[in-house]
Amino acid sequence: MLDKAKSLILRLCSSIRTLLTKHNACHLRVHDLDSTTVKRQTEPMPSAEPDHIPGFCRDCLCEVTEAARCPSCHSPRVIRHGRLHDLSIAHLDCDAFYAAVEKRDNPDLKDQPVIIGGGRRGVVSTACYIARIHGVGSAMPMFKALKKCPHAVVIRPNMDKYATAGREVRQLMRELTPLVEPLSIDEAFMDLTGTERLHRQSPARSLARLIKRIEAEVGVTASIGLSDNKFLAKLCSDLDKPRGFSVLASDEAYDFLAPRSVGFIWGVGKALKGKLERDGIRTIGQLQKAEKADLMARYGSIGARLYHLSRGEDARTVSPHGAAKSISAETTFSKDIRDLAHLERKLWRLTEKVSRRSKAAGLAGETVVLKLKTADFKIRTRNHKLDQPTQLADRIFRTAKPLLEREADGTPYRLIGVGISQLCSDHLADQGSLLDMDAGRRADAEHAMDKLREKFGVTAIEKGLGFEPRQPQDD
Ligand code: TTP
Ligand code: MG
Ligand code: MG
Repeated sequence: MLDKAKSLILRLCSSIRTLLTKHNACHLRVHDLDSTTVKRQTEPMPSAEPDHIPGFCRDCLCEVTEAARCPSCHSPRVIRHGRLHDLSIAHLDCDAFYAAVEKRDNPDLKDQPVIIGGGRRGVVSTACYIARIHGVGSAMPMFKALKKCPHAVVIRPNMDKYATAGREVRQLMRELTPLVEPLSIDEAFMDLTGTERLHRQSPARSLARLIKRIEAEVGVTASIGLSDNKFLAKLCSDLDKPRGFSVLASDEAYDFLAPRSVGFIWGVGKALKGKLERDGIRTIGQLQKAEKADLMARYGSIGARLYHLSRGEDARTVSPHGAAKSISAETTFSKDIRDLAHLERKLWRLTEKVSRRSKAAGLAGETVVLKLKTADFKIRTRNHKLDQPTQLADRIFRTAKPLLEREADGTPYRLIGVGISQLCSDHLADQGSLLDMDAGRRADAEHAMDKLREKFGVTAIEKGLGFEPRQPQDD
């Protein structure tokens, strides 16, 4: 008798949970009728809304608990969710980032399809949402992209500009919480737990304000995913781009994830997806049904991760220090290069870029990494660990140069890259070395040049190797 009652209660709970999940899922997406975006419109809100679901308007931030439109400013950009005000792990990702910066700087581009990418042999770095309608996407060969969208405006990447905008966005995030973990130039996790008292508003509201500030002060748009763990926050930020704000709580993740492809799981790349599919596992639901021990026996530690992530479980914390792992720059040549002197000139330009970005981010690296790609697409990476971290172009170049000399054996290369890894804060960097008495003098010279560049622009001073005629197809 007792067992029967127990089972009835459990069944009831399960039905209520399913109902609630379905209900909440209606509020995952936010309606955005902004005429400047080309986002697909989502289905209208159901008309008979229960009146207790917390919500607010993302345009005027006023509270909206009943209507699908804001009663105050009539905006349709209303976000509502049962747990809206108690979730605090967020992922923010800027929309079509490089293209957005270019559009910001040239209003004539606003309604045009814009592709950011390299020269004839280059690939698309990103495309704005108008170009995406034509099928253009990141990593697509440029010739293919131009076939799909011949009238697109193509712009060569200006990494310095994007790095500056990325830094500005991160700075605004850090004003909300010190727990900001950058993942790449345009995205970061934020842990807003406990910030409610300080900001006198829930994390969700703080995030909506942050997005408004980013739009007003940096001039680009961004999308937010809000959840109670990193995995769900990250997948959420991608659900409703551009200018999205999606909420998914871990207790509704199980059903939400079940029908999706395993490729939807963060960290499941092409190779792992292929492997899973060969084993007959195509959907996350299939992973959910598998035993943890079986998955671990088959896929090792990744199996355990798949088990938990498929259930929407992720215990990783937002860690501001485990953030950027390296700072690097690379360029693909319009024609393969074998000649050492020519490669060195390319290397110097890239080294300067890496150094500028490191200085701007206040970071230095203990290891210098050289990357080369041969004409037949084989990648060679060579590292050198320094006795103390650096952010100086001079030192990065002097370290990478002998690595390059060893590889410049007549092999034709199509790409060269350089970077620093094992990053740390720059206050420990470039302290001078007993082994290289001249290093301090060169460091002073470089800092003096940086000051002049700050005043007169990056190209005001071209140092030695950096001064080469620009080749239109090269980065
Ligand atoms: P993403 O955030 O992946 O893409 P995005 O911001 O352009 O567009 P979305 O709205 O979908 O987020 O990448 C950030 C920037 O990184 C992007 O603007 C350009 C650069 N990038 C590349 O250079 N190559 C690539 O393959 C990808 C994916 C991005
Ligand atoms: Mg982005
Ligand atoms: Mg991104």
